[in-house]
Amino acid sequence: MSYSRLDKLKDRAKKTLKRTLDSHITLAVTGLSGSGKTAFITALVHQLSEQASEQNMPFFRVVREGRHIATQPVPQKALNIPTFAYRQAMAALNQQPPAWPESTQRINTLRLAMRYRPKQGLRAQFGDSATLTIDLIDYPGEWLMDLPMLNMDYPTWCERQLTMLNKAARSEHAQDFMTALHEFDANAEVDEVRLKELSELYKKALVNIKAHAHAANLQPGRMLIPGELEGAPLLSFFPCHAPKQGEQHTQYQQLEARFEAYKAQVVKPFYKDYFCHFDRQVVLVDLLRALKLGPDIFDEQAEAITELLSFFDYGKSNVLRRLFSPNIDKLLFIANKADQVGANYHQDLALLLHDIVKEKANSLTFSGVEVDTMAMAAVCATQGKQVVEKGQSLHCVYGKPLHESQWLTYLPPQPPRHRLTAQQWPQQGFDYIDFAPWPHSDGRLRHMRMDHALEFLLGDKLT
Ligand SMILES: Nc1nc2c(ncn2[C@@H]2O[C@H](COP(=O)(O)OP(=O)(O)O)[C@@H](O)[C@H]2O)c(=O)[nH]1
Ligand SMILES: [Mg+2]
Repeated sequence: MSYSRLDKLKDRAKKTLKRTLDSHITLAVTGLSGSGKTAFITALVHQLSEQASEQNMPFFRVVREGRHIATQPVPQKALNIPTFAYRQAMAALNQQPPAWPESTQRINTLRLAMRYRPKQGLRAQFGDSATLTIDLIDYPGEWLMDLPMLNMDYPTWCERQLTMLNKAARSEHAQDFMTALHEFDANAEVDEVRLKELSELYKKALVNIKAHAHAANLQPGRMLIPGELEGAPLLSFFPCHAPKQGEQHTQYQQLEARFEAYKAQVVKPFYKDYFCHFDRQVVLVDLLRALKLGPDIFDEQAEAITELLSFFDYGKSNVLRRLFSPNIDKLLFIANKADQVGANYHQDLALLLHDIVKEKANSLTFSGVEVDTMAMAAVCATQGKQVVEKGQSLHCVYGKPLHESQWLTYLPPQPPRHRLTAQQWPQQGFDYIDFAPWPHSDGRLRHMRMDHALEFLLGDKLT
């Protein structure tokens, strides 16, 4: 064998080995609708691909140690779903006046390739650079709320929905549906027109509850954001009371069949295709908005989050595990949009989030998942400002409130460090302000602790 051939072979072996040493992560960014998933993904891509300097990300070791070479979006593997509209999101944030990216209407994905210099081990021996591929998935948060449906049969689901519709925060928005339901005969022969009418009224109720009561736990999620299912008969169902005696071909059975079809054809594939392959998970929670909306919505959101988590708690035998056996090894809870309060309250936010998720976090840790909780802001919309009043230094935030033209210095209330009972809830409530995005004049975005989050989520894969 000639020397050059041996060299070539060695070279090829090295390349093959290097390829196997390159690693891959699928990061699930989860959170209720409006929790900041789209902004988080946009900021993550922006910070890694355009702003990965030691000064900007001191807690992300690969960057601090000068080993990050470059990160950029690359063609994705799944060809049947749209690509995350990163450029559009950045364009919105940088337009005049700056605007938040549009809310998500469909599932979409983005693949990032991160090139870095390995520090130790095999990777370092077999080349001066390695690649970490990161798959990110974005989807409407409304669809996530369908997950608990997998655990319910139609009668259970109906009972839950009707109980919720009768609650104070919701009932006034569901009047028309409830009146029509009162006259609905679940035992009658199937009447397509009637079923459609009631589904439309139920959908209107969900839309109203979302718009006015800001509730997040609304099912089915596709009634709010239908995606490709716009107008599909599969969506024509609603909760109703079980008839006294069952008969063949009744409206009730028809509704039950549609409910089961929705679960089988919409909910299951969504989670099977996108949620069973992920390695690591971020759960974004907008605690400030939940606090602002008052005790009922706060509790509802806290419960919705813990309910969702039970699907990812793979230590136990639950539906998702049996169906798809997800295999995550790290989970990060983020109290998002922390820029809406002064830095002195970030600890309170993280503690409050911990209080909500601690039981689930504990059982996840027990099953070997590394869990952490932090407060951060993916896209900073304010700047901290110290104001001295009567000799006291106050931690205010300065920014432009959303949809207003005047800039404002605001002293936000201190968030509680644990869940409050109805009696503990302060009478004046918690008034936090939504701010318009505020990028630098050169288009750079500011973040709070994105580097901490990335170190937790990716750091061990970049050594
Ligand atoms: N102050 C602040 N507001 C944010 C941040 N991220 C998101 N928001 C606000 O939250 C809204 C919803 O964010 P979005 O990313 O669309 O949430 P999604 O529904 O989970 O994708 C945005 O329109 C902003 O008003 C952040 O980091 N800081
Ligand atoms: Mg979104």
